[in-house]
Amino acid sequence: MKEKLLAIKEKAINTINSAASNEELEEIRVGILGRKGELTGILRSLATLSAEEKTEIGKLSNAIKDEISAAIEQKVNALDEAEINGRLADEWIDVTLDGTFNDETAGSGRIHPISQIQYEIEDIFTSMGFEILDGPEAETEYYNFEALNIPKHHPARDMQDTFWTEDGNLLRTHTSAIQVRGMEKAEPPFRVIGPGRVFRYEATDASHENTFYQVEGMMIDKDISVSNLIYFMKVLLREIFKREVKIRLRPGYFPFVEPGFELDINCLICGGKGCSVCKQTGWVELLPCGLVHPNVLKYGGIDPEKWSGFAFGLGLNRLIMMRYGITDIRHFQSGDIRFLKQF
Ligand code: FA5
Repeated sequence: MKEKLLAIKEKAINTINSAASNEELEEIRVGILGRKGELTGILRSLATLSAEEKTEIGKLSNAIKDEISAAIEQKVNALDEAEINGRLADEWIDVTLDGTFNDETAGSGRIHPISQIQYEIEDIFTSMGFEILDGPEAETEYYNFEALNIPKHHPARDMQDTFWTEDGNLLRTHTSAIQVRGMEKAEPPFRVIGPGRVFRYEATDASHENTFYQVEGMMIDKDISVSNLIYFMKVLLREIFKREVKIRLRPGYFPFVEPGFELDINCLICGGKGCSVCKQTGWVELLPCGLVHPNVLKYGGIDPEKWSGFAFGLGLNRLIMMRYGITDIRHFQSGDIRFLKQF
């Protein structure tokens, strides 16, 4: 019995040492120490032995069991260590090396075309004495509508489909909300612009997005007239397009200006012939504007008897489309790197 046990041990140690994986070791363990294993079988047959032999063989087999278990554990550790060392050697990388750049997917980032032109417009206006204002994208009804002379139930609210929040606020539908906040803070005379993202609950097409950008502008001073307004609009367009562009001014209705205008530019995508961007009209609606309504001045805490002003709300996406010949407004938010790479 003793010899048999020692033979089992020797065979076990040899197979353990030559095992190449943890799975193999587990098989060996089950084959020897498992319920139906060789050593377990011998322990079961102890019943037939004398008390003396039982003690001797029992002790020996327990010692062998411990030895085999320890050998397995040692081998598991050795295999684990070898695996780690192998991976360290195979997967070694030099983190100090330059990356490999695939032009399609990587490379340095750049500024989004909307931001680029926004910064350009900011430069143009600051050079003419305008300050830049900011405002919240989630607005109150007061700043987005009421203080702009659009009371509740006024039909003009239907001109701008709105995303409402459950607590009665909304995502601003235009940057005009910024003018109201500006008037509350500034003392006339002043000139401000307010660029920002705006939201409308609209179906999208080549020239309509539900999330787009505007640049609001406002100048309050003594005796401001439509010719001041036209002057600044012409400067802006000349600076942006680096040439004279054909414009047309037609009456436009916005409750916060009186008189109000739509300033359209000749479609630069089709040269005025008609395309999907200008809806076959040859003109693109870009720059609604007008003289600030006295009620709006009052809401802003400004005396309309003393002061007057103009305001405009430039559609930034469409301006950029005209400048670069972009035929679909939805490219701006597509996240398509092929589009963005061009700017
Ligand atoms: C307004 O939002 C007024 N707040 C503008 C204004 C300001 C008038 C100050 C007078 C004085 P309107 O809804 O027309 O107006 O939008 C202004 C410009 O935003 C449009 O001329 C157009 O260029 C752009 N725009 C409007 N709706 C969309 C849209 N869904 N997608 C992309 N651009 C749009």
